[in-house]
Amino acid sequence: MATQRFGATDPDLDRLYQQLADRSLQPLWELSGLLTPEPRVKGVPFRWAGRELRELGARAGDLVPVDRGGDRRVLACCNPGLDGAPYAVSTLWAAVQYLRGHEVAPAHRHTPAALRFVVEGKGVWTLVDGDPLHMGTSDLVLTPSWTFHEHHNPGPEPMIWMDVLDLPVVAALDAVFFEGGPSADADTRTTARSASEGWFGGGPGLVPADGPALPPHRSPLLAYRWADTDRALDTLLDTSGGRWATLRYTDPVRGGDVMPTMRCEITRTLAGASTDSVRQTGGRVLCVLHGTGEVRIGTEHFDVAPGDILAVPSWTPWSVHAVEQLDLFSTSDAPVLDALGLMRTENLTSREAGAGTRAADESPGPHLHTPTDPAGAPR
Ligand code: 1HN
Repeated sequence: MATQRFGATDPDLDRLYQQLADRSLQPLWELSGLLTPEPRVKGVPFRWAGRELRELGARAGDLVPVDRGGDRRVLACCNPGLDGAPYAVSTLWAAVQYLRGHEVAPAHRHTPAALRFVVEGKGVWTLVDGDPLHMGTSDLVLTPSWTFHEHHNPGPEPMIWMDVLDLPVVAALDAVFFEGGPSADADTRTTARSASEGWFGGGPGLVPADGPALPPHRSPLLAYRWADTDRALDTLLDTSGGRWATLRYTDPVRGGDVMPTMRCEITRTLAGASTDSVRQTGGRVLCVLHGTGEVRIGTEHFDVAPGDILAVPSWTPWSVHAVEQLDLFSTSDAPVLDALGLMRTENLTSREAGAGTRAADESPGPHLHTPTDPAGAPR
């Protein structure tokens, strides 16, 4: 049968239901759960422990050659609520990738966009459309949609990093394309600075008056270096006087998100401080970079350590309590929800203190979250 067949005691109505089912039609009056008062989210709050990801990545490195399975040795984080789908939340793929010394993950490109975040280690070079990007500790490196990319590990040490992709969104839109590509010559792998950074990473607020044409849908800057991020976080905390601060990684020329489907942010929470509890529509993946503490997602409380990856499903409140100063990298699908007018945010801490729910387009002020009011004081 093409579709579900509904039944009725009235024989005429029952015959109609048979005819509908035979023609792949369904009566809306028999369907339930389509319009829910709030998002009914299948993904659950979850944490993949960094220590286990490292151990299992290394084990896969011993047992599985890099060319098996799409030329990448990747362990996908599968949210237990998503019926076995290899997605961390319903809209984001998150994984760890393990590359042994002297290995190469050969060139290919695909319409799903990817980003790499390095929790520890360095030395791998990613070529993005031929531009060599060094992957240093705590750096963010972008592989936008339909750019050729390949990973080279010229040194003897293995390296592991986190990959996040918008694959579930692109797949839901039936827009996945993939093709292999030629690998670059070995001597183009390693230069001190990528062309992307040479043009667009010169310094804060400085972009070339006559640079190369900008790619239409994403940042022309492909690597965000930790030294800059670290300094910016300290400066922001110092200036705001808050106990935690969030920075957004942006297109340095146009100011938007780094890619059209994924928003990247980093939150630094000072030792002993707690962030507000917030929720928003759309999924989010967190990665613990430095420090220890507790990440609360819904009713779950996770004690976290560097390398941990966590899933924050849509409309689920989350907050951070830092024991030691805690740096948390975050990717969400917020640009998609923003573009479609579907973004809703709620701060449950300030609601407790008297404010209400609001749709995103009613939200005041800039997005940088630097509490200077009592909500940002230590609790
Ligand atoms: C991919 O191309 C990479 O290039 C990593 O490193 C993870 C997951 C799904 C599909 C393609 C990579 C991926 C991926």
